[in-house]
Amino acid sequence: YTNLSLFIPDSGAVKTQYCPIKSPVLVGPLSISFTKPPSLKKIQLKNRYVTSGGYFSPRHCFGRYRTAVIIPHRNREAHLRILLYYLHPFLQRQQLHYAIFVVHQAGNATFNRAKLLNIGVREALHYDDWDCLILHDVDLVPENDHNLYICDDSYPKHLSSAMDKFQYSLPYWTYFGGVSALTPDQFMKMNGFPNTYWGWGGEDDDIAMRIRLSGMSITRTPLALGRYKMIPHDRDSGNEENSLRHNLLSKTKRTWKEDGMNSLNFQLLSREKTPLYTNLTVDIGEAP
Ligand code: UDH
Repeated sequence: YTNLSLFIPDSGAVKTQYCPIKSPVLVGPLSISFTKPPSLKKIQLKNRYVTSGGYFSPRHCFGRYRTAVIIPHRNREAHLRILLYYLHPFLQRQQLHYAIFVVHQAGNATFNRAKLLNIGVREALHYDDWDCLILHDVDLVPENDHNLYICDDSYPKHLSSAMDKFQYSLPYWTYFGGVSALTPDQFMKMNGFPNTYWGWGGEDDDIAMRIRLSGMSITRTPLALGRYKMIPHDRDSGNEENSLRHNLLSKTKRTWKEDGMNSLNFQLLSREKTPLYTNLTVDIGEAP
């Protein structure tokens, strides 16, 4: 490993080898509380080795995995602070080389989660050669750091298999909502996610169908580890139930090859490196 030797200025640390396959600093079950969202300043102080744009590399070894966390967002600042507060230390304990990207939908048009995630992937891939893309709802906090934020080599992986809102089990067998992990190759093989689901619901089932239609299957974190607490909230204005979703879902088999990464269009309004995450503000248009 001598060629890997790297001196890290200001820290006195020297890296000479890869991090162990299994991180020795995981703690298992975590206690999580939503009483008071912490300030960004406080989160920064607790994460002093996170660098501009929400980047981190293990200090004493070379991270084996490069993970981009992508969060679709609008008008959930308090949730974002809670998630960052728990997620940064969680990812550092996993000894990942990682960055966090927040894709912020500008304007008041109907929310479109899946399209924001497509944009997050396209943009994140300009920053680094990621091994794994984690698509992460802002209101889900992982409860066990053995739930590793790395990808399965063969298939897309569902990480939030046991959410408290569903009594810590799957609501139905093909459920793929919440938090998932795909390699860039898996993501491109299924043409990414659909751009055409405006409002709440359906896009996660479309994604599950695309996985199958493109010849893959779903893997999951075991229920004992894929535990998440959802930050309680009401339905957002601008994200009303999508009444077209059943109709759209009946056509996925015909549409998935045309609707996805190969038909993605949007306007990037700003790209900003904040201390705890990279913020991408985008104009994604509105439902036809
Ligand atoms: N999101 C936003 N802003 C919005 C809408 C959605 O940031 O205005 C993002 C956010 O990352 C969120 C994700 O999209 O975690 C999924 O949206 P959601 O949280 O609305 O979906 P979920 O199924 O909740 O978790 C549905 C509303 C249930 C209301 C129940 C009231 N008891």
